[in-house]
Amino acid sequence: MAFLINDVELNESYPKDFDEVKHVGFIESMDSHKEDYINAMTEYLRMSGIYWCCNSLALLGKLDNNHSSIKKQEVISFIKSCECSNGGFASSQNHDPHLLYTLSAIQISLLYNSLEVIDSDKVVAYIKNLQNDDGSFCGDEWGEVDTRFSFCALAALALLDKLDCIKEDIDKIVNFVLKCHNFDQGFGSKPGSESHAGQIYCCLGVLALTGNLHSIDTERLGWWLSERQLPSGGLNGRPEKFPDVCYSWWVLASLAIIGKLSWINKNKLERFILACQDVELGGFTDRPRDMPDPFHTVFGISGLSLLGTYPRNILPINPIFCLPQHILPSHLQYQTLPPT
Ligand code: 7TP
Ligand code: ZN
Repeated sequence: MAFLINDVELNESYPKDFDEVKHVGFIESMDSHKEDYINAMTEYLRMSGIYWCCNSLALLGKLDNNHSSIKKQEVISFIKSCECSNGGFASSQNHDPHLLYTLSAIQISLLYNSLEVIDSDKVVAYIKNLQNDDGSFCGDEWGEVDTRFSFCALAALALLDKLDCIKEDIDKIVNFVLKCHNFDQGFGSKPGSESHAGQIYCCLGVLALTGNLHSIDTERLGWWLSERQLPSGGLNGRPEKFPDVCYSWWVLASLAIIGKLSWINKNKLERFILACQDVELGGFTDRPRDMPDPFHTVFGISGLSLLGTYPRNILPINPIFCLPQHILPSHLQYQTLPPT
């Protein structure tokens, strides 16, 4: 343990108990000072920021109007104000639409049981327009191709119950994802790109949503994913990198999808995630003693949910859609592989 070149060392001074009340306070503080620099900085990702905040509260059972200072009607009208003429959604008003924010808008509307704010036929047309002949997707009108956008497209259509609309293209879409499959059994952003845990999550999501998980070697992929765990218990996104709480989601959700959650040391990961809480402000940081943000907060809570070690105060999460299981109707309970 003397040479921790790409890991952190946890000592007894880090938090060990899940501080639910502090986290709710941290998320609600995001909403209260709109003029400060954090909100200015996040204008270009505000739709996703709202999803991260709302999902954090929902996983703690605190999203309803009685519990939360985040008001349903305000969020719903914000979503409406971000709808663009081509059917996609922008991060905030007067920004351009993107698949990322379109998926976030759908996820938020589901969290509020308000899917009717989404014009699903227009979203279908928007998504179809971003598809390329080889089955890949662009994130927006000009953007580059990335397997992340294949996942955003399919997850958005699945949540809208509109996967049927691209039935004839499913083989092409899956074939493109499989072209990004590497020798180490991981996946990259495009053919030939190196494996990365975030990309693996997206590609496994596409395979799960289309019933194609059988086409990969899950033993070797499970091995690559479990190698992400470092001596601190934290997970990194690829070899030689530092651990980061958000990989508790990308790696763990991937393992859950292929039925291999038991391949990492759950107690050590739980200890790492809990050590990334900010005891003063609430919220989670990427690694112990950094600044908390809503992104690492939702993925810290989501990771703990998948670990299943906090059944008392964190609700079960769906590993494909990153939404609480109980809000998803039965047609969205897609099969993952049975645990081994
Ligand atoms: C602070 O620097 C960044 C760097 C990248 C801020 C944003 C981004 S990002 O938009 O490309 N993105 C999401 C992301 C968000 C935050 C953040 O959100 C801080 C405050 C808020 C308020 O809502 C912080 C980081 C972050 N990253 C970068 C990152 C995460 N872990 C390590 N790093 C360097 C992720 C990044 C890409 C992304 C991933 C998933 C997703 O659904 C959307 C975008
Ligand atoms: Zn991170």
